[in-house]
Amino acid sequence: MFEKINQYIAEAEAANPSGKEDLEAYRLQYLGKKGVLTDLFAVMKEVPAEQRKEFGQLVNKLKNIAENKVNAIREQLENQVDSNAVAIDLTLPGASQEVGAMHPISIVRNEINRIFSRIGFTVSDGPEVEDDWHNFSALNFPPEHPARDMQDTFFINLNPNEEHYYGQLALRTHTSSVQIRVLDNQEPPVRTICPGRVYRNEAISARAHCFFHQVEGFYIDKGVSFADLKQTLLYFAQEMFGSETKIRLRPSYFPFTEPSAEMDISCSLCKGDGCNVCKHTGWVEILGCGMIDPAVLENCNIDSTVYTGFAFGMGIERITMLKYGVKDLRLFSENDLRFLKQFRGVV
Ligand code: 2NL
Repeated sequence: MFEKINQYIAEAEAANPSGKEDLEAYRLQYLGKKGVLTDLFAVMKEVPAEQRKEFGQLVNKLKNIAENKVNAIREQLENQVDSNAVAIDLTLPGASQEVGAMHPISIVRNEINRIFSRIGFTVSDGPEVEDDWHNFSALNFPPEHPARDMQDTFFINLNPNEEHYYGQLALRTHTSSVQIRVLDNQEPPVRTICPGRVYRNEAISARAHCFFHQVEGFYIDKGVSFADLKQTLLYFAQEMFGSETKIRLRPSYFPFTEPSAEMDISCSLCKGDGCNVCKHTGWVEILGCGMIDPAVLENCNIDSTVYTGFAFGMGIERITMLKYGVKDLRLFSENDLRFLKQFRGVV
């Protein structure tokens, strides 16, 4: 009997319950209603009187050991929870999520779309790989015309034995090709702008790249005049660069317009006083335009004796450089976050 209690005492002392569940199991084993101590107290009556005192002392010893251990470990566990709580500092800032920015070319393209949408222009889209007809021939560039050399691009040579490039597919050199496609499907009156990426075979520098972005626009209806062109472009310039902006038109040449002009705006940086951007002239060129050549209208099965139209084209990079003072075209396609992050706040 005594041997058994001493064994219990040794076990109770040696046990080292870790964690809440272990501790509860230990408590039930010794102190629970159906535990060792309940049994021992029950047999106490049957112990012979001369041994009962010693027996009682040993049972008490076991009870104290079990109780003390349960209390000590419980306290230890509670303190541990506290120390964990201290390790989590709820006042620390959370892990931050990087906020992106719109690309400056997208910002300006969207702004151009909004400005022309307000005066009834729709926005049209088309393929970047074009056939000769939509990129050149329909626009009055006959085969072997020198104007094709100025728009040298990347050709997809379908027939390597063929010496001439015309008749083959190419990366579009302007988005006029989209306007020709609009006219394939729609009768005048038409008023649309075509934003998109275009390609030229050029050496890359601060001012030229082998791809850039363009917005072209046109309006074809009965009685559209050069005055309509001028007023539309004045409205655009003032919405884009501020209501004080002035415009001037200089005669120019494009194969697909007659007459043709280049448009300057009064320098938005120096307000016409003269600076590096306007090369001290007070004016900067922003786009080309003109009345659509009757030959182009006829190519699209539009009766040029009934309808007239104006058209214009601008480089989005150029507008963006002027609006945000960007000095090098290459910054737009190098993905340098130091540059792109500067447009975070612009909508
Ligand atoms: C420039 C000049 C221009 C056009 C584009 C056009 C389109 C059709 C018919 C006639 Cl479908 N013209 N587009 C007209 C004049 C100038 O772009 O400097 N672009 C960057």
